[in-house]
Amino acid sequence: EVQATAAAFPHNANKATEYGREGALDPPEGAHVDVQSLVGASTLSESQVSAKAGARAASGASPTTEPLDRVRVDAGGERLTTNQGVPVAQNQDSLKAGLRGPALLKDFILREKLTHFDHERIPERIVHARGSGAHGYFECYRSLRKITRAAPFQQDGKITPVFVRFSTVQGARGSKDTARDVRGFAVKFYTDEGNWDLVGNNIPVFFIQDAMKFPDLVHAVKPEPHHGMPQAASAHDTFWDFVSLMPESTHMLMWVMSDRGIPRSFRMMQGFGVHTFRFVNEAGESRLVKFHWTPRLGTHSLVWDEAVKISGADPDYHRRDLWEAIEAGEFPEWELGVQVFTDEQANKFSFDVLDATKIVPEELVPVEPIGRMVLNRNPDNFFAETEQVAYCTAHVVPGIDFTNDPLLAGRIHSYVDTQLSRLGGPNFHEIPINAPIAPVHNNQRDGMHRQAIHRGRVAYEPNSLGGGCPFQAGAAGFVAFPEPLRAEELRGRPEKFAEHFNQATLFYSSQSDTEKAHIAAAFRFELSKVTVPAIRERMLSQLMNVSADLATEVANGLGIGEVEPAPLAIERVPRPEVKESGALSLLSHPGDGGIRTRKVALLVGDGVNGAALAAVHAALKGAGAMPRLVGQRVGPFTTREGRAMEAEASLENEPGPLFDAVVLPEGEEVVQALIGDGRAIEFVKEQYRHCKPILAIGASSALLQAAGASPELPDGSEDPGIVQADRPDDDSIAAFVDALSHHRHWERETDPPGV
Ligand code: HDE
Repeated sequence: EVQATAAAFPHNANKATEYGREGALDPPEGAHVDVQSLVGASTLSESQVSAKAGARAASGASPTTEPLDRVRVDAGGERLTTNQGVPVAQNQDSLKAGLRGPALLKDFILREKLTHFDHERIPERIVHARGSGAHGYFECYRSLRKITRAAPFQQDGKITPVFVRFSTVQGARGSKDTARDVRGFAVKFYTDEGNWDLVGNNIPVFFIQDAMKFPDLVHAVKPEPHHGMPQAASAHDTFWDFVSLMPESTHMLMWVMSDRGIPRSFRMMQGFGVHTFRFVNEAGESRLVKFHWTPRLGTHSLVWDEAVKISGADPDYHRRDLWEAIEAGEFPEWELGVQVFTDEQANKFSFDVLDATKIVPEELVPVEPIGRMVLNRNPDNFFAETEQVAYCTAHVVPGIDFTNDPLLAGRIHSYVDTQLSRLGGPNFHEIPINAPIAPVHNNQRDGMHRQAIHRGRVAYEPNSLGGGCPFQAGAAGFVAFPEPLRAEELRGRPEKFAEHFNQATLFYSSQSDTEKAHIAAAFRFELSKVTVPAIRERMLSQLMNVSADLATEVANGLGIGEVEPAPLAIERVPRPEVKESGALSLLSHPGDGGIRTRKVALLVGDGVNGAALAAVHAALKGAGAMPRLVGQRVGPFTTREGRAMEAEASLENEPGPLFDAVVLPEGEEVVQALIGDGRAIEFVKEQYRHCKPILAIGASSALLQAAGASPELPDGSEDPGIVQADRPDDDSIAAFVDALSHHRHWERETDPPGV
């Protein structure tokens, strides 16, 4: 089976050499490693063999493997050359006139090496600089031919390769993953009618309505220009100055200050196309459409205190999580849903569907599931794929079209434009990760870094010398939807755009009490970082228009008294159709209820009850969770039964915030050792404070107690997130697994925290 795998995915078949197996890292001088003999030992994604899961992943490689094959390079077993292919005899020393003499200018090998190195960096994205990508596929459930001619939706079960990049917005390329921020959710569909990029976010609305304000927004949120601070944070004066003067931002602020701004994982967040797009069918009929991605694992978030600590313990938290899940064969999956409606329906809504600060509540137009996306292969090279991928909202295919959303209009320009400086010229579509699978034929020629070698002397149209080719596709090609227009040129916005608060209130009213409390705490934190009191007050006066309760709670948290609501931009406020919408709460997307890929720390040390440890470990592993043995230090320990085992992680290198739950060990000796270790106490405290499930076996109840983690809730009832058992029997393990499947136990939460 291993041989078959290797034959099916020939590229990088020898990547195992990187891992030093069978002396590959240290081949004798001049010898070549027999790379074929190493195939099968790989833990890398392309062979879909995973040492972590111990078994081959269920699904095969993504179809995008194929077009990229021609450019995959692997040096295993090869001799070192220059970029011109000249074999290099010695790679240690520069060429000198005598051992202590000057280096020589003619050393083209040294100069090539340094010159290339000097130019290895390209500009980072102006926004969304920090991102993580993965390959996969989209599978259409049923043909949508009746409403769109877009290639991915033409047949039942049709598979289209995709490359997805998730990102934060504010921070630099090397910034932390767990900042409070919007997350990018960009999907490139390599369809057989060209590339379609659905460049969305994990939040369905945006800060501004018109592209004219985008540079202002970004200048306000980015690190302040005089001192370059803060990094990966919106909690500073210029951001809140701007948004408090832009009431249209208020709805988006509600989402960003909610738990959606600090997702647990890219794999556990929704994605949205944000703008209203058009579906167009073969007959040229159009309907409006909004796109929604919903994760199979449900939507889950971090808590702020945890997010802050994770950013220190593992700034790559989300990147690692995505990478490891795919390597383990736990392929992240989302369902694509659409809201489809007509222009006539849209005209009757109390809001404008061209306004990107508004959603279409699901109560007005339900979300219909149309397919699923599975990410099943990690990139081979971060730079070549994740960094060089260029998403552009202008990349649409026949069957998908734009609306007149004035924010979208700016994006159609901006994304292609920005690649010119980021990727160095107009041929970025030829970079392998960006190249469509569909053939490309046109009369565009030349430019920096041209890869294609065009034959013939015809690069114009009409022509007779080239037989008229490439010819126009006519009705088979992209035909812009002929939306009738009668208008005057002017700068302004439609009247419905002037209503800014109805949906902010809708969002707030649709949250659970816990989520509401988190929103208030997030505003409190962010505004507490603002140094100019007038900005705080102005923001509170905007919040007064959302909810007086919310505004008052935030004001109290900042020591500010009563605040007047900001004046509205509209005299007659339209009545919203919907006052509460369940889908807006994260709790309404629990996912499949399982605990797959949840990271659980099993605290260990000398004298631990090995049988109990093994039972819990096996049960968690069996349910798809990722148990990890965490000791006071990494390395060997001996169980009570005298068995030697290894701690995979330590309290120091993987502290509590990196885990979804903890199991405290049975065994007097180990419990006493942990009680005496401040880091273990802190570990348990943080699990408790972050409302995570805790399983305490036998003697370890004393550790719970030492950390002040009470198994009783403030109202005297039992905390369902804390399971105590003399030994790990079926009932207690089931109770713990159930507690873990509920993600967090908010019943326990108080502000300020008691522990
Ligand atoms: Fe972007 N945005 N954006 N944006 N955006 C970029 O393109 C821009 C907007 C989004 O993983 C840039 O290639 C303008 C909304 C994502 O590579 C740039 C406007 C939404 C990504 C750009 C917006 C997004 C970007 C920077 C308002 C959600 C990362 C580098 C008119 C629907 C894609 C680049 C990736 C990236 C411009 C607003 C999502 C400069 C002008 C609304 C996910 O072109």
